[in-house]
Amino acid sequence: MLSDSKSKELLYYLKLPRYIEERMLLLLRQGKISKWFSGIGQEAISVGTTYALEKDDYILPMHRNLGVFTTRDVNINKLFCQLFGKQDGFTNGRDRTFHFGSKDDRIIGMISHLAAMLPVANGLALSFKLRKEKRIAVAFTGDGSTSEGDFHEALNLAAVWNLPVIFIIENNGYGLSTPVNEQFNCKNLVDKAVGYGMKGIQVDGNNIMDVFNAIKASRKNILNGSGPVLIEAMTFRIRGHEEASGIKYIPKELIQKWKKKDPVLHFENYLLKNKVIKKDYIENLESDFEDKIIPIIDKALKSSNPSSTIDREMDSVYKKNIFKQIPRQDKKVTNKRFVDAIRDCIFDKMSSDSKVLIMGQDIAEYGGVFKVTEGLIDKFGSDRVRNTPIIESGVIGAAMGLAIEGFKPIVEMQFADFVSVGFNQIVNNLAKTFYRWNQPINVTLRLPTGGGIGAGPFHSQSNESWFFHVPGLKLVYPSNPIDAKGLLLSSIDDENPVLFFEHKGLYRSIKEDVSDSNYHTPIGKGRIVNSGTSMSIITYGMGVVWAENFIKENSQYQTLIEIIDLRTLLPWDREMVFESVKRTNKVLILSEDNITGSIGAEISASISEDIFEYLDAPILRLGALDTPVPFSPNLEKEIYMPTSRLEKGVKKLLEY
Ligand SMILES: Cc1ncc(C[n+]2csc(CCOP(=O)(O)OP(=O)(O)O)c2C)c(N)n1
Repeated sequence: MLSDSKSKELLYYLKLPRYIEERMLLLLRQGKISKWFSGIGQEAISVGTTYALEKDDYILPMHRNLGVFTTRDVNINKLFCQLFGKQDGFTNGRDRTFHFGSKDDRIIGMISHLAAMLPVANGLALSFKLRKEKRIAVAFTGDGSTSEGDFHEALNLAAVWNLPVIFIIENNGYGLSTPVNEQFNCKNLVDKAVGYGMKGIQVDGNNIMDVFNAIKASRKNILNGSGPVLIEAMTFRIRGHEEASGIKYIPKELIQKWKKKDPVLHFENYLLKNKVIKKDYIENLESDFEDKIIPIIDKALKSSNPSSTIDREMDSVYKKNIFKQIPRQDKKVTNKRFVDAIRDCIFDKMSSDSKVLIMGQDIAEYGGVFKVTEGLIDKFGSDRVRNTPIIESGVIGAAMGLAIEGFKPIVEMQFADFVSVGFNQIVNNLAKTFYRWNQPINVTLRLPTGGGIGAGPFHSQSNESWFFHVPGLKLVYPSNPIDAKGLLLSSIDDENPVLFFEHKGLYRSIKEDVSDSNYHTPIGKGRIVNSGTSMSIITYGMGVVWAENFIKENSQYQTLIEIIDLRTLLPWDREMVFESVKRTNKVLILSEDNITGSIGAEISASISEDIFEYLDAPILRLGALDTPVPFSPNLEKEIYMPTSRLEKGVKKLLEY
């Protein structure tokens, strides 16, 4: 039971979002805002939850959770500017309504993609657990979104790792228009908790004290180590999905029935009945809101619309790095394979930086399928070398949560191919967060990639181009042990999300002397592998080895062919490529990736656009065929891969 003063405060918080929403609906009708997702009738869930938490607990709200923001007392002027898409909002007009985070308020806002923030809550929760802090994370989801894969991955991981997290399903009867009986086939959504091995609680979501008590008790139990909790709050969406979409498909009786259960009326009556307040208290509250909120709305509406410059926007996609670059020193070297160089880098970095941890499938005792992480568990223990269930999206989302809390997580994909299952987290969460609300996301994703090992279409793909198109990501692709070590250290220290491609065929096939001490190889800088006069081969990864072998085996080309190893694909080293082309005047772009829409296509277009006058021949692209990677080693080597076409291509260009 709350004290009288707390009860009154809670009523204030419960009524405030209702008041604001009613104003927003008016503004919508006046055409002053473009869209609104109403939470009217559901406020008890947002407000009761937020009120029951401590200020240091994180909340990950969704589109109907205005009450989270108002109960957390976020800067209301800034909030309205955000809701109106103004310059002074949390995203400076770069994203809409509740799509922002505010670390000061311990709120991590949503992206449009449903359920995508649930895995992020796990990462935040893991950070508390690792630092032994008495804090929890609370993530909201709708009933419809429980069908999304991220819901299942998040609940499963939270349970397996015993994380301090609450997942709240607001069961308001409908997805967009689809009723719950077409969304799932179990009796109650909360029943799903059993399947994950976590506690499940169903509450009356229109009774704020029920919500408050459930959250308070769950928080206490979670902090005593009893594991994550799934709460299903029963409520109803009495307005349309968003205002323009109407409510024709909802039976009128249902709406009437739920209006009678209105959470605000319910709590007011409860407080009146218990003589905590009198009627005039409610009236006074309402006129207080009027006095307080109307001027704020007016001011926000009159505030500046976003304005910027091309340079400023382009400069806001990546966090500028502030770490001190360690140059390479080869005083003491050891002859190492590619795989050893990567392992050494991780080992050294984890030894010197307690914020670095590594997660992935079978990476602990087993050492990963390519044994890159072998032995790490013995040195760093299972807190920092974490086997995950088979969840790509879930672990990438968790890495984002860890990064928000200052960790530098490395995630190993078992094979680069499986990153497709984590695509959304990468291209929408990791990549866009810094631009949207200025939060750097330092996550390094290691991707064992490439073919040539007879592994067929699902264990051989070159999928760097899938991500090349996405602003906010960096793509790094070393071709040798020295670069692998230095580029990986740069990737881990880089505050932006980096996809680090490791060609499986290079792991154990090449050896060279690698410096024993740590060093950074700068991201974005290519390397001239061989200087030549008459054509440039621009390539990366395994392509570098092919090109080097080609000139070794055909020494007549040694002085003619310049080989550029891009090392970083995003951003690629324009300056080095252009300088080389200006010297040699002929270009062959070589990749293991298939040709259409590849990185080579972009480089070729850029050369044509910017330095066309230096070309003495059309640009030639050589890559794999536009087919899936075939399984048969014969098909793969002889037909699919570009190596068999390399000599012909070189001759064609030189003779042009
Ligand atoms: C991945 C994804 N698919 C589809 C949509 C479009 N969409 C936006 S809200 C919504 C309904 C969500 O229903 P529910 O999770 O029950 O939440 P509610 O809106 O009822 O609060 C849909 C289908 C989306 N935003 N994201």
